[in-house]
Amino acid sequence: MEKKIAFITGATSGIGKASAIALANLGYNIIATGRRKDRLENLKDELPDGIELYTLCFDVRNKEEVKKSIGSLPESWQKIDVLINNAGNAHGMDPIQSGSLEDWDAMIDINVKGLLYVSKEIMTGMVERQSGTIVNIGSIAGKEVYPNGNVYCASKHAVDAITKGMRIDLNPFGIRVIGVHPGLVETEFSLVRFKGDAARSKTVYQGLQPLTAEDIADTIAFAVSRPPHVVLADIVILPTAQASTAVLKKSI
Ligand code: NDP
Ligand code: 8X3
Repeated sequence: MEKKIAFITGATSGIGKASAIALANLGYNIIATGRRKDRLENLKDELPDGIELYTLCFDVRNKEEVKKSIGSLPESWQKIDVLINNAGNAHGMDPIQSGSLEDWDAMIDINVKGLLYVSKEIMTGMVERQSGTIVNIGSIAGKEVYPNGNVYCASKHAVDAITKGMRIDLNPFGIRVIGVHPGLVETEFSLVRFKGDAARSKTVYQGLQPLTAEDIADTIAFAVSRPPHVVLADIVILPTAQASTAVLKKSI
């Protein structure tokens, strides 16, 4: 039987990369996307034997590029069974009154509009085939708002709303829509948020055991591999040391 296909955005790092490996371990052929071409190519070495990898290098902010890249998939890669909308980041962490317009644009354009552009290209086929699973990576920041989280939280609240909207509108077509909302996960996330300041980014996770990208990927793999009549609609996953965005059990 032909292998199923999983399409993963932001597969060059963190949760996306770990998810590509986890889905490959479930037997999916992988379409991995991101802007860093070298990292996409290196992913092949981390996938099990017998799994095929197709890479697409594009910026999710650019709707023409998204359409052209996904439209360029060879026929044998077009029947996408699972879409993982993961690409995203926080940019900056400032009070709203001093936030930067560039950071705001980045978060809305990548986390919200990018997710929509990619989904638009892939949902059409799922609707025609009346099957498919969409996993949207939201955040605890999409369930709560924390100091200086303002626009990042807004972007993730939007992801939560879009996820619910997808589940409703795609319901007639038997498409499963899963929202995964992690708390603190140690990836390149804080490095990007703090613009390469490694020391500041380390302090986010100091004194507690954060989640790993693999913890989230395991959860995604579990959700995706439930029988077709089961949808884990809304998953919040936190480190044990985190009770909410504000309540953290830190040893220092
Ligand atoms: P990483 O920074 O490690 O990974 C982010 C991924 O997104 C990279 O692969 C990056 O690829 C991709 N990406 C970013 N911007 C773009 C863009 N403009 N176009 C295409 N791809 C892009 O962070 P995480 O793995 O932690 O983050 C993944 C998702 O998980 C995000 O949506 C994030 O908001 C969410 N999340 C993270 C949490 C955490 O604590 N780490 C907690 C809750 C949610 P490239 O740079 O190569 O384009
Ligand atoms: C990432 C988790 O709490 O840093 O979405 O916003 S948090």
